[in-house]
Amino acid sequence: KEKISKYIQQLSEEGALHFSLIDPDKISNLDKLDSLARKLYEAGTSAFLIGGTLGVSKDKLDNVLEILSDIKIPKIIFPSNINLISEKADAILFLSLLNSDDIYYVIGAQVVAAPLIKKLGIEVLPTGYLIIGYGGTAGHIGRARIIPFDNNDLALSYALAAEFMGMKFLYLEAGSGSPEPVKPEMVSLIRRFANLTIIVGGGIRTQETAIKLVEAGAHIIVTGNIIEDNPEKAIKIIESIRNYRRV
Ligand code: 1GP
Repeated sequence: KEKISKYIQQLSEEGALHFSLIDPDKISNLDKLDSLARKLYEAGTSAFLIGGTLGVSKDKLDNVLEILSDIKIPKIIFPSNINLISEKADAILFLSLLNSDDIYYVIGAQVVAAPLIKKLGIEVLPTGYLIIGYGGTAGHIGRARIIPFDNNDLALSYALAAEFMGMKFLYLEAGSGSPEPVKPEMVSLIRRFANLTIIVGGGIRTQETAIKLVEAGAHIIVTGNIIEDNPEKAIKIIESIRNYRRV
């Protein structure tokens, strides 16, 4: 019980972590996933997030979870909807898209998913999900009322509300493939005033950007696209976060 949450908490005490996002619909070659995943693991990524907004089925999710099953770091579902629930995962980000205008993404899907998650005994990581600046497909489908990149006070207000409602994690999402990531200033303000484990993702493509976000106080950096587009670069990002952690 609460195994993954404790794992994240313990590792976080040593410094920032990197999570590798695998979108089962974007993996061009499933045969190569095992060796790619091993490289990410060896470089020092701390968990796999598995999910995507479009074209993801439970079959594809299970397939990816199966391939990753021998790698000894947590496999965490990053769901876009209620179809992405699998007992093969170690945990699930139990997301509420706090800045959605559609109640389905705030509390509807969660109600439908909850009894199944309970039955399967999957660990939940209670997470406020905020879409910032760009949003991409997730922002469109989730009907997000997007928080501008520079509106730090607005983002902090959502973060505090998430904390007061008992959420443990806050995912600041610029959107997969965003032309720019969430700004370090937003992260540092939230880190200073809210007691939440801060996850930052969307549009992180270089070590420099990742390290700036770590310096600002991000607990977890997520990269998705770069893993598929340029694995060597992804490995550099992971190593730079790990090395930063050591100093
Ligand atoms: C998307 O935050 C993640 O949900 C990662 O985004 O694919 O741009 O790295 P990228």
